[in-house]
Amino acid sequence: MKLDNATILKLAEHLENAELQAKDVTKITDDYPDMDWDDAYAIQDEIRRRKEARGNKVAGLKCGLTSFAKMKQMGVETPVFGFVADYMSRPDGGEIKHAELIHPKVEAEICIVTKAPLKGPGCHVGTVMAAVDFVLPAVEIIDSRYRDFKFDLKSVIADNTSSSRFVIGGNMRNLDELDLRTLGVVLEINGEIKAMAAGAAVLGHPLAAVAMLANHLGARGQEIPAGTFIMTGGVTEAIAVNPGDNVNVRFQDLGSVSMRFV
Ligand code: OOG
Ligand code: MG
Repeated sequence: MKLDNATILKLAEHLENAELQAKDVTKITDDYPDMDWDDAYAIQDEIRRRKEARGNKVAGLKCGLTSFAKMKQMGVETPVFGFVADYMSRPDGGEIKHAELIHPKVEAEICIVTKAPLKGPGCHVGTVMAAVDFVLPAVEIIDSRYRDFKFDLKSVIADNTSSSRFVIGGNMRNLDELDLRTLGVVLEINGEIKAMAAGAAVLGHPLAAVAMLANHLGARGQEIPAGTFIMTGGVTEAIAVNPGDNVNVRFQDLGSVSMRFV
């Protein structure tokens, strides 16, 4: 670690305030160019601690920047991991207040809930398959706290990987009824197709993202408990939304997820 504890606490407060007040900030690596990966995750952990101390619950774990389209869009080449909190959840077909956010974008995600703990190292698609309870679709609304959505990996990890809202919808399905690699996803805004992809866009298989998450946590002495909701990362690039936009994402075999920005 390159940052002292006081700086970790200060940066967590700074980034969480930017989230809660919907005000953008400059990326933290501009001021702390020497910060390392452990510093970045320590800041995210402190943001999580602040939310839990306030009574919020962690609602799920997320993998980000797992598809080639997203890595290319953001100019990075490694996945990142974060969490979503209970207050970020919105109902399928509901409204999302654009003014509560800075510059939201939507992305379609194949998600799972686990039925057994997963502990790395050594997790792979097969071990994850054995731990999947069911599959379900979601749309994540990301909202980087960094000006113009421009960041590097350490900055975005510290910013809890841009988490801001998520909508679970569609139908839950058993894994053995699906081929997650060929599962097609079509993202429409106001009836116009904006992006489409298949599950394999996420690291060749969306469950490979979960294996990476388990191995990442395992390296830090943590595991994914049974019953955890996990988002495997946007299958397409993220699309900016404006007030008045109707978003509808159709997932092959999993139904659709929709929301309106007001
Ligand atoms: C980082 C979060 C990425 C995903 O699914 O790729 C993410 C960002 O692009 O702001 O959630
Ligand atoms: Mg995402």
